[in-house]
Amino acid sequence: MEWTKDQPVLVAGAGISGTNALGLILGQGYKPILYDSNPGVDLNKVYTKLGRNDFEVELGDLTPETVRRIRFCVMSPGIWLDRPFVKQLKAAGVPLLSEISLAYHFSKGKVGVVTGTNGKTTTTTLIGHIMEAVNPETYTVGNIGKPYSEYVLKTTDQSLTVIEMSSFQLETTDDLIPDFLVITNIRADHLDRHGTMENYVALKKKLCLKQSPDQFVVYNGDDPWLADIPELTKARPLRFSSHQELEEGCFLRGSMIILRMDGKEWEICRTDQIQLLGMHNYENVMTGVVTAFALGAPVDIIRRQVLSFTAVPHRMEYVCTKRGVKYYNDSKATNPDSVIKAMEVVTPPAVLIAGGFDRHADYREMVESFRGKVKAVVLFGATAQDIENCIREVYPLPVTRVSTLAEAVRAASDQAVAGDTVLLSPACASWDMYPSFEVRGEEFKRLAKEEKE
Ligand code: UMA
Ligand code: ADP
Repeated sequence: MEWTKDQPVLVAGAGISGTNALGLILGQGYKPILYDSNPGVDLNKVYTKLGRNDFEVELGDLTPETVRRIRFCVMSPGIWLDRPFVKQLKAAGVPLLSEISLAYHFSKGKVGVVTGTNGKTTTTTLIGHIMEAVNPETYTVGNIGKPYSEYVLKTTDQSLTVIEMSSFQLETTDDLIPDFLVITNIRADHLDRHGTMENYVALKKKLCLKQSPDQFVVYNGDDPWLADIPELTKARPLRFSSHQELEEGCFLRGSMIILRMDGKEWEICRTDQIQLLGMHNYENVMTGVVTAFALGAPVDIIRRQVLSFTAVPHRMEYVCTKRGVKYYNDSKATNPDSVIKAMEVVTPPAVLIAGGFDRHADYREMVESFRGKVKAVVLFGATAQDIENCIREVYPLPVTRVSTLAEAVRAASDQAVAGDTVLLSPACASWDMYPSFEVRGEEFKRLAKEEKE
């Protein structure tokens, strides 16, 4: 694609991605038009954030005149590709680029991508934590909440940028060839948008297709959806596994994390030395270990950084203890599989707060995992009825239905006694009631801290 500054560029979406993309290309001398489908979007907020308002804005319906004028469109990840304005753009042959693709055009240094269904943020943060100790010019960006466009101009030939990428961002990312790709695991998620599991899996794998032999791809060696990676890519395939010893890669021997690479073997640490709980987190650690080693980090630094790594906020985050009841914030558990993982590490008996934005998930396996762990459930949000129906059918438990998170914390606290855990692990995205899982988690933490001593 030709990157000409003579024609305007459309930036679709005035959220975090859009405003940062706009800031980047304005600074580079392009002529952007900001577009948002929401006619009520707060433009003053955008102007204040950017410190300027010298660009065109179009809200509501996109006019055919604008479609004709623009060179390409930078897409925010929250925009579905079946939206009428996107169809208009496609029909007119306007190239669609993710905000990640846009930023990548301006990038310097090494670039890696972390994707997969669960564990992306934890793994991205851990790789960043290890590599910062080796290379001070290490950046973690992307779906993690730090838009790539905001950081890319800081990169130099010495930088390492680790980008967390969601399936939404991957949809319109075609030209990015990562020096390394990490795929944590694959479970059914976001199928409301992607339609079929095959479409979703193909998105998660697409960036390995154009990689070359001097690059590498780290993937979950226990995940059947990823077994064909070595056939799909020319990059060096590296695996991690919590189930089997590997000839090469990172795996568990009893409770010891072992790294085996280039014919040598190292003991990294025991799982009980790690400050994260649960097998899924040991998998995240193994992913980080093998990636950092392949990037050239010395084993003693990898070990030190793994041992000093602590939980990322909103992922089984301990909040406080009130009247002997421990409160945990797992607001980032936005799908049923994450709640199953929470059940593996929660101290029972737990009062679970769940519910949220409806993606028509199947909750049966999740409710199965409540056995012996959950004593009562408090439900709120759009999915409350579906989850309640599933609880009745699979594992009947006391259920309280409430309308707000404040009522949920109150109801959960009323049912919890000393020694119990109150856990927010919603199984759903927050978008029915909150702008993000972070806002939901922060509110939960505030409410928990306000409970009586
Ligand atoms: N909009 C339109 N037309 C549409 C849809 C949306 O104009 O058809 C506009 C909205 O009116 C709004 C803007 O687009 O003004 C919002 O854009 P967005 O939904 O893409 O959100 P951003 O604020 O840009 O945040 C995005 C990610 N959000 C989504 O993917 C939904 C953030 O991930 C990410 O941190 C951020 O970019 C920086 O990269 C959040 C997320 O929930 C945390 N991700 C999902 C997940 O992790 O499961 C994928
Ligand atoms: P993501 O960025 O992919 O959403 P996070 O690292 O933010 O992943 O973790 C979100 C939730 O997913 C955690 O609260 C935990 O319950 C679950 N989780 C984390 N790592 C894994 C993993 N490797 N496998 C399965 N579930 C995981």
